[in-house]
Amino acid sequence: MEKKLRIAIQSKGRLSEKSLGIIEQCGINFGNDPRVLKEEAYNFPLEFLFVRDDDIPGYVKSGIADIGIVGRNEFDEKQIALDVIRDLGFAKCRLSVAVPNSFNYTGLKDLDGLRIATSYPNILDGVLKKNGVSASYVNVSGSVEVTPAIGVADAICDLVSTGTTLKMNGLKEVEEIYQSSAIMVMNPDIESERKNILDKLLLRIDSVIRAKNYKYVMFNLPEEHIKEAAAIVGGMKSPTVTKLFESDWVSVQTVVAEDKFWSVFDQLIELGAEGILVTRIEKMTE
Ligand code: PRT
Ligand code: ZN
Repeated sequence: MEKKLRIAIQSKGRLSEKSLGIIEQCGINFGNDPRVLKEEAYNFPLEFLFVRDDDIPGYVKSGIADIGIVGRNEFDEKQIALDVIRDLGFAKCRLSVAVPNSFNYTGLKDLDGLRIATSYPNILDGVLKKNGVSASYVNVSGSVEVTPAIGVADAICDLVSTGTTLKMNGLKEVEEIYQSSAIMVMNPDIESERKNILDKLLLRIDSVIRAKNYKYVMFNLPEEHIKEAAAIVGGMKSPTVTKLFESDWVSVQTVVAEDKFWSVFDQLIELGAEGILVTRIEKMTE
C-alpha cells in the first residue's frame, strides 16, 4: 500500500482554519468534517489527524504523525525535540508579562519573589533566570488574566495579540518576553518514503508562502523614467516593459515585496506612473 504523509492539525481553535487553508492553497483537496479525527486528502498522499494543539508536539515525537502545525509557544514550552522546518507566519502573538494597572512597574527585577500565573512556566522561567529573577509560578491552563483579581497571583505571563483581554481585566502589559507564530514541526526520524512526500508538499507550501509576501504590480510610465522605475521596484529579475501603441509611454509589469509596497507605490507616483494595478499572487516559484 502506498504510504501517506501524516500531518497533525489543531481540530478547533486559532490555528485550525489557516493550517488547513495553506494545505488547500497547495491544491490539496479533502473533506473537512470537524467531527472526525482522521481525514485523507483526495488528490495527495496526505492524512490529517485533528487534535488539540497541546498534543501536537507529542504526537509528532511519538511518530503517530510525521509533521504538525503548532504555535511556536506551545512547541518551546513542551521542550520536545523535533525539527522546526517552516515558520508559517500566521497566528502571530507575543508572550508578555502583565501586572495590575496600579502596580508601579520599573523592570523585571520587580517580579522577584512574586507569584506569576502562566501556562508557559518553562519559557518564562528561562527568561527570568537569565535576568537573575526568581518568582513562583502558578500554573493555569486558561483564564490566566483573571488570577490577579481573585488573589491567586500578583502578575501574569500570557499570550497577547491585540491587548484587549488585558485591558478588559485591568492589567497592563509591561514586558514582552517572547514572540510566536505558527510553525511546522517534523519528527527527525521520519521514514524516507514519507520524507519524499513531505519534500513535494514543502515545495508547494514555499510557493504559497512566497506568493503571499509579494504583489504583482503593473503600471504605465513615460519611457524616459524606466531606468529609475526599475531601480525602485527591484523585482525578481528585471521588470517586463512593453511599449504602448503610438506613444512614448511604456507599460511595466513586476513583482514587489509586500512590506516594501507602499514605499514603492509613493516613489512610482512621484516618477509620474499612472494606472497602477496591483494584484495578489497565488503561487510563485523562485
Ligand atoms: O483546544 P486547544 O488546546 O487545541 O486550543 P487552545 O485553546 O489551547 O489554543 P488557541 O486555539 O486559543 O490558540 C492556539 C495558538 O494560537 C496558540 O498556541 C498561539 O500560538 C496562537 N495565538 C495567537 C493565540 C493568540 N494569538 C491569542 N491571542 N493564542 C491565544 N491567544 C489568547 C491569549 O491567551 C489571551 O487569552 O487570546 C487572549 C489575548 O488576545 P488579545 O487579542 O485580547 O490580546
Ligand atoms: Zn491548547
